Amino acid sequence: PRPDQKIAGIFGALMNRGQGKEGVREGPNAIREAGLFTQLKECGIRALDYGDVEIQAVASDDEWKKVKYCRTVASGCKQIAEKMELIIKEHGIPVMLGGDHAAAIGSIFGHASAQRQLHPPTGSSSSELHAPLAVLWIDAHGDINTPLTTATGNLHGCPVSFLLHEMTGYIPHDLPGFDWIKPCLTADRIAYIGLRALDQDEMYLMEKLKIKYFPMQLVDQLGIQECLKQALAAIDPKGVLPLHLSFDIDALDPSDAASTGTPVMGGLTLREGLQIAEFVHKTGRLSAMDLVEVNPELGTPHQRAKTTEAACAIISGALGKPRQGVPFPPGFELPLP
Ligand code: Z70
Ligand code: MN
Ligand code: MN
Ligand code: MN
Repeated sequence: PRPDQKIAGIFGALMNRGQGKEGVREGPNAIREAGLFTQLKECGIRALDYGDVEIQAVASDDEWKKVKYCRTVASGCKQIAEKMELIIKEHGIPVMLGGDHAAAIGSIFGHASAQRQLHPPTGSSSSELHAPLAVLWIDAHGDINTPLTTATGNLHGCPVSFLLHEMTGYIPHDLPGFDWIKPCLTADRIAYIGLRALDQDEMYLMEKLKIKYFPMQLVDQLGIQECLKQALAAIDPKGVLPLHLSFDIDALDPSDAASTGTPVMGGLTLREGLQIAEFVHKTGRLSAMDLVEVNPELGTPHQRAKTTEAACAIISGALGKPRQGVPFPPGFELPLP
């Protein structure tokens, strides 16, 4: 291991109340069992297991209008945010294994809080709004519904709406449990890749907030490398910001990742997913990542194995695993006969 290298601080976020399928809380252990730590170690990438954040069920968590389990999701996200801050303070790169994508409210909020503490705002009002980080959101879905637009009532379809300053006026103030969640990003600091299932209101918001997004047809037209270049240039024009990669495994095509709650046909290939991971690694500015929505209780054993393997490969790629194979350290020599 190179001594200058930051250590990945990997933890499970056992969030499963942001949608209806319980098995997603088994995602983190399935990813561990697929050999994540072995794979990283083999490549000289240092990683620590920070254990799991258990989500405590809040008693009498009745629906708020359509929204399900808002108190439980909010309290889980608070613990997740604290875990993120802890890992960053210990100079690690937090890697949150999901769990459903509602957990990203906590991971991004915590990441932003930690960055603010490391780089306090220098005065101008715009720098107060901008926590010093940029987010790349890889997903089939927009996850920017509000508690008032969600058709399903599932909070994993809403996390981005809580994180953006521009959404403030659309978020009800009396959503139980959510009082501590304040926006920490502006819309010019987030870009999406892989979209193919935006709801109507989400499509409206993408246009209204001028969010940079690369749906599947643009990935097809431009190629993934060009999408990545444009996405990073949009959210971080100077190329200086810490990056948060929030990777929903359902961004991948179901042929590569079927064990997820809401698969959508026509997605990214695993190889495009790996290019995203490797591109972010190459910036040298990966500061935190989420790998969410792996549900090992869905699909066949073969699909489960493919999905968890894909998750491991994407995490390893983002942390610097070269795709061609096992790297050798400086001074390496072959044994002589
Ligand atoms: C839909 C909703 C969603 C993830 C599905 C789906 C959202 N737009 N997000 N899977 N990760 O329920 O709001
Ligand atoms: Mn998602
Ligand atoms: Mn999704
Ligand atoms: Mn700006």
